[in-house]
Amino acid sequence: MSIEVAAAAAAAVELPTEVAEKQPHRLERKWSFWFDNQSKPKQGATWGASLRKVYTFDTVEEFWCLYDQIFRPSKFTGNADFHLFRAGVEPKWEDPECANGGKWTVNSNRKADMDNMWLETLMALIGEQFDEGDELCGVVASVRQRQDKVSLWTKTAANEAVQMGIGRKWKEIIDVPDKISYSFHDDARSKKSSGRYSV
Ligand code: MGP
Repeated sequence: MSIEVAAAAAAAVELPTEVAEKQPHRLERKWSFWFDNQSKPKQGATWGASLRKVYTFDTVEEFWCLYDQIFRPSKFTGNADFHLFRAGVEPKWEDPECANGGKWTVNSNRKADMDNMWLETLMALIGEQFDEGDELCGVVASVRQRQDKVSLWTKTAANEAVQMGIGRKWKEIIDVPDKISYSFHDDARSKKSSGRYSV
């Protein structure tokens, strides 16, 4: 995907009428795709200035249409973040649902791996495969020059038992053999790097 196409995607997306109207397979909850094109940051711009909500949907058909047309991170060559979050939750530490949360992160050196992990996670979220569904805020695929990463954002970082359960399940879903670690947004805010839990 070219930067121009992706940037255009950040504007409201019109789905084909047949997809928008039929809506046969409804999801359990609504989800929103977001996009942050960080390829041409304006000097002095605050974080999040280029973050855009692209589309909120609640059917399987809309999901596949959006995924096929736009949300394939590996096709993007610049720096960017792709997000799928529960509708009403913004992919920011500042959002009240995320403020006390944190994230499980997996780094990826191969674009194909990132795409697979991203798609498996998207399907697990919209398909409600996690027991702790209400604990999940969303997923972010970060396309970076040096190393891509996929992060699963959750709500209550201090609840170790819940986060460990989610981490174990996510590892199974994305099928990674290496340890993955969980960091608190609070630590990121105060520039402390360090994982607090790992599975
Ligand atoms: P990042 O995008 O999560 O990591 O955060 P990246 O780009 O891979 O770089 P890294 O090497 O720092 O891991 C990068 C920086 O963006 C953070 O250090 C913050 O300054 C800012 N930032 C990221 N997020 C997710 C937020 C957020 O939710 N709120 C605010 N205010 N700043 C954020």
